[in-house]
Amino acid sequence: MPRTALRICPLCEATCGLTLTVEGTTVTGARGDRDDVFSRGFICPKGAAFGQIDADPDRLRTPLVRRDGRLREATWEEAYDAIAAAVPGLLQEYGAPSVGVVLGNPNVHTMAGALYPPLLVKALGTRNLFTASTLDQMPKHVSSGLLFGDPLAIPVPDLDRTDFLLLLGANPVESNGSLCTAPDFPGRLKALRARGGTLVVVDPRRTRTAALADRHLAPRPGSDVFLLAGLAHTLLAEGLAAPGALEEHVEGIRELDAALARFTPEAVAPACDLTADEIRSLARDLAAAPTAAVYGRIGSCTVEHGTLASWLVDVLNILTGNLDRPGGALFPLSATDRAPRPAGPGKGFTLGRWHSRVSRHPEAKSELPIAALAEEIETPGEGRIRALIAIAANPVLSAPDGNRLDRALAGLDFMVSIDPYLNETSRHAHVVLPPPPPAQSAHFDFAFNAFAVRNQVRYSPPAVPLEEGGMDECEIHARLILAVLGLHGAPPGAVDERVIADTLTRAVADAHSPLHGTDPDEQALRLTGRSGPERRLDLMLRLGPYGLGLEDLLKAPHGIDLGPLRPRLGEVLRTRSGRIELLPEPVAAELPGLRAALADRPASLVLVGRRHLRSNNSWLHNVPALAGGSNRCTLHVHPQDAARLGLADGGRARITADGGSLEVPVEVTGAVRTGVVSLPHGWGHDRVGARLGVASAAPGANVNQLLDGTRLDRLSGTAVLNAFPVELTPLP
Ligand SMILES: Nc1nc2c(c(=O)[nH]1)N[C@H]1C(S)=C(S)[C@@H](COP(=O)(O)OP(=O)(O)OC[C@H]3O[C@@H](n4cnc5c(=O)[nH]c(N)nc54)[C@H](O)[C@@H]3O)O[C@H]1N2
Ligand SMILES: Nc1nc2c(c(=O)[nH]1)N[C@H]1C(S)=C(S)[C@@H](COP(=O)(O)OP(=O)(O)OC[C@H]3O[C@@H](n4cnc5c(=O)[nH]c(N)nc54)[C@H](O)[C@@H]3O)O[C@H]1N2
Ligand code: SF4
Ligand SMILES: [Mo]
Repeated sequence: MPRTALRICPLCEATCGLTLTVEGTTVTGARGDRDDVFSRGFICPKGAAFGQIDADPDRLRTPLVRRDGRLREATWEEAYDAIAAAVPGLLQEYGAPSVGVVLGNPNVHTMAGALYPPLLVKALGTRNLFTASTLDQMPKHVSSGLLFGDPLAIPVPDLDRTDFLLLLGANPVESNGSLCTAPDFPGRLKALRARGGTLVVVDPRRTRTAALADRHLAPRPGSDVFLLAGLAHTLLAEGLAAPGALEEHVEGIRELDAALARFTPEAVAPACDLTADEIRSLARDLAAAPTAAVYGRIGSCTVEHGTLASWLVDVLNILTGNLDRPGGALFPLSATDRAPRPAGPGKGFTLGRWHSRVSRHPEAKSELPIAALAEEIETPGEGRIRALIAIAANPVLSAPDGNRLDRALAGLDFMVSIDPYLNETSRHAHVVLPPPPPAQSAHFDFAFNAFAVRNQVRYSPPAVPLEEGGMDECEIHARLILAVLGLHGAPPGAVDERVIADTLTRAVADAHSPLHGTDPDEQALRLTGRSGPERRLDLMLRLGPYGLGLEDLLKAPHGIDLGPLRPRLGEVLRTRSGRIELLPEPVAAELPGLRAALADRPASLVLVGRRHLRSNNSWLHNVPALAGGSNRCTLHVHPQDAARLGLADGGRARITADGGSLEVPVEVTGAVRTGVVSLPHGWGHDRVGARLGVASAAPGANVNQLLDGTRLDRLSGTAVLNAFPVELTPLP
């Protein structure tokens, strides 16, 4: 008899509640959980394919260990023996920098990825930490760090209550949203319009999101920073800036006014390829709306001035008085956030506390740019990376110049991958540790609850028992930490108990903690949960702002609604001044260069990416239900450009940029503006040694091979993945 089980979907940031149909231990179906307090039954094609994703026959079911140059199936014991034999020795001989860590996107979609990598990095003592953030949202962390003193304090548009949403460089109708966790984003945008609100979309492509908008502006890619500066300038010049209640929390408005003086609509319009009137009228509409939120994502982050654009997004929210007010952009308060503490000055946020060895890139949020990983492995000298631990990461496809990284990885002394697939990156590992499929894992959204448009909390225990011979991903991580510390063989639970003990020691001494002054041993005994990670979750909930515990979550399988977002700026601010620092020094230092860039002659053809509804970066191309149809790696070219360049729909073209060239199929479409072509990422599944039966049959081309890794958003170290110049030639 089939039964049902609830499981939060781990496939994108929307975190929809799914109702799985389970026969035996196999997931045979998935539909939206109508009783889920947050997603209320919404599901997309990826969630619906949960069963196929879970049961993909190419998933690894045992660890792999390299012997005589070949990866072979091995026992867990053999896998950890190999790690214990390699890593502690390298650390001893060459020091902490010799072991690098790469963390990929799915870490924010697993409990293991949230709970253990910080412990691993600490255990190794390495500063060679690279993550998908420098291919993604690092500009936002940096701008939040500078403005608010906390890189994790990211305001989220109040989607369900706002009167006006200005959305830049995001296509949530296909991505389902990012840094704005909102199941059924498309429905919420439609509801915004239905209640009389306004949606303005800024995107060089006519996306499905743009198609829903009242107004779609298609400026030149990479020009958001100028558009946003022109909007801020207009607000200030026309006396439309009205921070209202924020005023007492903000410093630097006058300095900002002076710094933006030259960014008049007339001055920025040519760079944006918009008219000054369009910019002025958008600023006036934004100011006139009763409430409004400005929101920028991938297309405004992964560009040359990503941090400045991300900063200006919140400058607009502040100048219009919309930050921290209902209907504007607010800071969520998740159940595992620290309980609020009184407002006051904090430690602030500092960039560049250390630098990468080879190119001297500044760290941001303790990370180095992932675009610099290959050179850190290849360049001889003290501090070279000799071993790498890659967790849920496929940088050979996700990061610039995969061919170079491919060669660099092949030259490592030792590499570990925690990954369910033998793919473009993990094929270089000496040890591959495969996590179980998602139905066998418990789930809690540590990251996304803190970016959600409504405060809520949900927990999914495993939907089916762990398969014989499998290992829970939390245990995989815990054992890895013990192995690199030379404690191979110690019980993995010791890692969790140590964290619990340390956390409690701090909590009982902390005057603002709900457990202040209690007995730590007694508190430890009170924790419930059948596993170390469950006990850690229980502790975090107890230390959190809502007075919840794991039991409460288990009693509410469809989740607990914690209400709409509420103003809480005071307790969020952690700058040294205790106020919003509107014109932080590192930003101010970039503005003269930005002004000069206004005079640059724009490239005649630039490339942007795109996401397909049925994709997920590099790793869902192996699922038959999601492959094919319109989910293909084609180059979108505007009809005018196609005619000018002699390209035909269905033909092939050679596309060339700094990093190399690719041959790609051409799709002529009015969905991109002139002067812009679009190629999706995550493709290029044609490397020998990977085990991706479905994906390799239609491999596509790796767009990131067009990049050589030198184009970065300077402040954050984020790779420029959008708006870089390309050349096209037709192929016969
Ligand atoms: N040109 C271009 N490049 C881009 C982007 C773009 O827009 N344009 N987007 C960038 C963005 S936003 C991101 S986040 C990065 C993503 O970059 P990555 O994180 O490197 O890539 P992913 O494809 O998300 O997959 C990472 C790996 O996780 C594995 N995996 C899947 N599920 C699990 C799991 O449960 N546990 C473990 N341990 N592993 C798992 C997959 O098999 C895969 O090998 O790509 C970036 N690259
Ligand atoms: N279906 C699907 N969903 C996903 C993913 C996926 O791969 N597939 N990946 C997940 C991940 S890791 C992330 S980070 C999120 C990302 O979620 P989103 O930020 O919504 O990402 P995209 O869909 O790539 O939308 C970026 C948009 O920016 C536009 N753009 C490019 N350059 C510029 C520019 O210079 N200015 C402006 N204004 N726009 C520009 C592109 O045309 C594109 O439409 O999606 C997540 N969800
Ligand atoms: S929108 Fe995202 S979370 Fe929801 S079902 Fe689709 S992939 Fe899963
Ligand atoms: Mo991402």
